Amino acid sequence: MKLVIGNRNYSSWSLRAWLYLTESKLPFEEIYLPLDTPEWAAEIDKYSPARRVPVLIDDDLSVWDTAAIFEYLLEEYPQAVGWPHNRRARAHARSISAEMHSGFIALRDELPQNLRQRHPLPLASLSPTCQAQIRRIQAIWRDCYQRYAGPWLFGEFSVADVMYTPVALRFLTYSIPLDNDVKIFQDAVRHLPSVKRFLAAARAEKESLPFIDALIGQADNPLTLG
Ligand SMILES: N[C@@H](CCC(=O)N[C@@H](CS)C(=O)NCC(=O)O)C(=O)O
Repeated sequence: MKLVIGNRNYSSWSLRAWLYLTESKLPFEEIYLPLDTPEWAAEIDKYSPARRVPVLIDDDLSVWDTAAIFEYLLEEYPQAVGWPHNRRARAHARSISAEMHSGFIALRDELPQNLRQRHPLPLASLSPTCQAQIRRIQAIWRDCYQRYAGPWLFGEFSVADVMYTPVALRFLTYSIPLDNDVKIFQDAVRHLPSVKRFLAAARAEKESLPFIDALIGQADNPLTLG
């Protein structure tokens, strides 16, 4: 299988798909297609009509959109990272994963993924909507820790942890203060060996998106970065 990814530094959806395949111990080849480059413009159509990354290529099949990639792999490979075994926990994990997949727009705009940067942003500089979304994410994590044993949200590493990994790293980039009872998730994420490898690869990338590096913490990104 091949996985088309964008800049590791900026593309949180690429990180999710990469982490999913890696933690599922599925062998794959990476196709690196940096965002907003002539190479991207020339090649993205070849992989996905939606013109977004990640894209999973399995022989002549192209699967795009992170949630579809997870479901496709989960049907095929029993060892793939899955959902909690308990039905109620599974419904809960699916709810928070869907919430991440379809929401948190202000947070994505105002705290774009920028793994190699450290740029503390005071909460007061963020919009009230973004501040509310930061509180919501902590409430989601807290609710999980009150119901299930940590360090992962549902005890064992699951799709929900993959979905929330990038936001835990955004909070590191911008030094967003987290309550002690939920920081356990951020600590688990940053110490995961696969995440450390991804961070090292992001730091080694040559490409940069100046509008994100320069406008760090501001909205109006011309690309959808998720
Ligand atoms: N819903 C999609 C979102 C994918 C997405 O927005 N990818 C961004 C990079 S993180 C992208 O390809 N942006 C390119 C563009 O906006 O032209 C998914 O879950 O995979």
